[in-house]
Amino acid sequence: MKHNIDYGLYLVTDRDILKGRSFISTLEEAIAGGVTIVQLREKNATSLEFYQTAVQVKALTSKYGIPLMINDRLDIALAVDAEGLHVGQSDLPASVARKILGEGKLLGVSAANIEEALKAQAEGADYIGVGALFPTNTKTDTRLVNLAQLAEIKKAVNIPVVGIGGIQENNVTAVGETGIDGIAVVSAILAAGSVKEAAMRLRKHFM
Ligand code: TZP
Ligand code: MG
Repeated sequence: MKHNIDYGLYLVTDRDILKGRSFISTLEEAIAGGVTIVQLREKNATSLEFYQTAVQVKALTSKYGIPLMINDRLDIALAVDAEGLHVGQSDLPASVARKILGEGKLLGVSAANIEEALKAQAEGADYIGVGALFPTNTKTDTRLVNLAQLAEIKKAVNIPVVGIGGIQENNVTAVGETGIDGIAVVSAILAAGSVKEAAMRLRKHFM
């Protein structure tokens, strides 16, 4: 599972923007629209809630044969046998996560400059998440990385690069022109009127 991962349309979850819609059926719609990889990101959940949600999402992603990444929580990634873990710069160091995960799991690392990206790569990251590319209400405590900087980071590393932060239909073409491997989105899919159609339109940019 670890090789030939398609990072083209990477969905990061946020249950707070669902406005009462069912989480699992919304994810299922997104996958039907072409999401290639899912990251379960839970910022306000207890460990039990996070674990139980991860069990449900793992059943769904396994049904559709796409990888599940867990944000931040190595214990939960291992507990549900997710395909991998995504860590930020304030989370467990990538080198430590890699050591515990072993080589069979995916490790993603957030980076906002070339130095962080090269360090993540050296410590065993399988891909880098770079952002925020545009201001976003989904995560307000984030640094901004412009598209020129994104393209420089892409050139500096030899692992896949996924852009994140404020990516919408009106800027996705410019993001694609940087040559990166995929886009990670929350609201462009989960807050859309038709989740499936939004995913289908974004997916066309990263096939
Ligand atoms: N990390 C950097 S920006 C961001 C995360 C998790 C949020 C992206 O959400 P959206 O709604 O796609 O802008
Ligand atoms: Mg984190």
